[in-house]
Amino acid sequence: MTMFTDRDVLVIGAGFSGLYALHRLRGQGLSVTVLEAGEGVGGTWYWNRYPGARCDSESYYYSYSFSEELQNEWEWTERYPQQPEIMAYLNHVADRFDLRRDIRLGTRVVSAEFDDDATCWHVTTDAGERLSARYLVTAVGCLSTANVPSIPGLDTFAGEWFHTGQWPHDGVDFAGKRVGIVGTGSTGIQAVPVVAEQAAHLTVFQRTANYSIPARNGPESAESRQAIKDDYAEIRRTQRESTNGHPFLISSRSALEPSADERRAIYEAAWQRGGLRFRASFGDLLSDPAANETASDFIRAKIAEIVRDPEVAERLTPRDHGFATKRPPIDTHYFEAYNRENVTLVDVRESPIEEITPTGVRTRTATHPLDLIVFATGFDAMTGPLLGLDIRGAGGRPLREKWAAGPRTYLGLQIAGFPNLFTITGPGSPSVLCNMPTAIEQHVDWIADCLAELDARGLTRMETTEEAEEAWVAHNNEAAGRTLLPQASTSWYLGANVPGKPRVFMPYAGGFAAYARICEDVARKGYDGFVRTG
Ligand code: N01
Repeated sequence: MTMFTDRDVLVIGAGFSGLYALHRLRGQGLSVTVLEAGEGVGGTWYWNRYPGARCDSESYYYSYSFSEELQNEWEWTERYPQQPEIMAYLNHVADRFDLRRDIRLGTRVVSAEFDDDATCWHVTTDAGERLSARYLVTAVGCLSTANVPSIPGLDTFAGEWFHTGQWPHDGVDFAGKRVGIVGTGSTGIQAVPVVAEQAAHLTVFQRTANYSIPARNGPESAESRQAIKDDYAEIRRTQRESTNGHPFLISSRSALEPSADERRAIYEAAWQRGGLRFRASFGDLLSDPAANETASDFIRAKIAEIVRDPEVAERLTPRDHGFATKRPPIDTHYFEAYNRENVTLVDVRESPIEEITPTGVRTRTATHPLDLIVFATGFDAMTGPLLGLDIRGAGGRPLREKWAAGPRTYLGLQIAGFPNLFTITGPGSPSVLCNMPTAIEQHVDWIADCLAELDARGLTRMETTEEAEEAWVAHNNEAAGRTLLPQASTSWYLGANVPGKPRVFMPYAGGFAAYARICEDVARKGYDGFVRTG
């Protein structure tokens, strides 16, 4: 067998995943090149610069744990990090670990093809360059392919329009403008209050009303930063043992166990504390519809309390899905924004958008004059970024063909028929149901250990089997089926936000800690479910 490659590993993407993959793999003596489409590192945080962009996980744990020095020297300024602060952090990581010399910016991968004879991957870039490597690692993120709805007339719009995930780097001036925001997911909910303060008028086009928990953001004091640093070992341990990679455990108590008064007090305390921890209030919020209804009801009552106009409040009240069955947003004065004179809510389920005209948006029942439109319409999640790479496996089989009916992977890490390809936070892994850096570090560590073992044994090819993949897909479905998550019929977890996308529940819902144990077990059993040759 001939063996010609330029390097050991090609990594696609220089966000949280790609940066750590480079650091880890290079640290074990492999030659690695990272290809990044953006002109800077940061991935998600490089592209998502929309007003109000901030992480919903708290700063101190939405961060790498692999270096004690890094976590001890970095000073987060707020409870939740704003986009520029995360960018500064990731740039610091790139410098601190001398990563830049192996990162090629402004280099978009347009295709990747497995070479059966040479047992390597050939990757072609948008500049027509061809690079090869023994292993290909995708670090392309789960939410990086913008979903811009195809609304008739968009190309005739005389004003400017932007998707939040492709935001202009020099910002957008809303002053004096009539702005429309389409979409009320986590992104729209972050952007609405900020844009409302700047624009002359804001019209929010809502398709599905959403639950949201107040973030309660604020500055991080020197004392609290020090307390966190003193406790980091324990914080990181809890993250790794948790269901969602957060440094708190979900209560084991049923929401149906306490009296109504006690339950309300528990929710109220969680509401006041703010953040994603609200969903950890009880153990069965995502498994028992009656338990879930108690949380959903609590939030519905809050919306009715906050929003002064009862009709607007009712339109903002989610009734078609339970709390946290779609990714729960957290906000800073989102519902309050609808009390402003300059904010209008349009329910596009009641009156769908029919057309965009040169001067605005026309729904079935009204015309909304606009100078600027913001699409906070989400992403072709999880599969979009991978399918966009035009990956072809053994025998030239396109991934697009293999995944025509939805994604199939083993552990979210490998795809049968695509040897030597590893997908960080791929479909079938906990990824988006987790605090991402925690999920990413676990995947990168597993892949790095796996490559080290292959080299130590003189093996050159690793591929999961159809049987292992089939079993994982079944287990994935069964894990999702134990939760209420697949019941939210408009969820992007199911691909429901992209017209024509197969409805498959994509992330692994069995919990992060359980998943990590399965991965460890697989490795311990000699990489059970994989065929390794050389
Ligand atoms: O996208 P979404 P997002 N006409 O898909 C609506 C992460 N995130 O960018 O629900 C009208 O959630 C759509 O309506 P519906 C987080 O994991 C993290 O907000 O499909 N409306 C929905 O309201 C999050 O879950 C942070 O009926 C249309 C909205 O657009 C994920 O990213 C911050 C439409 C899209 O919501 C995605 O969030 C922000 C159409 N044709 C995001 N098409 C952190 O802090 C879609 N919509 C880490």
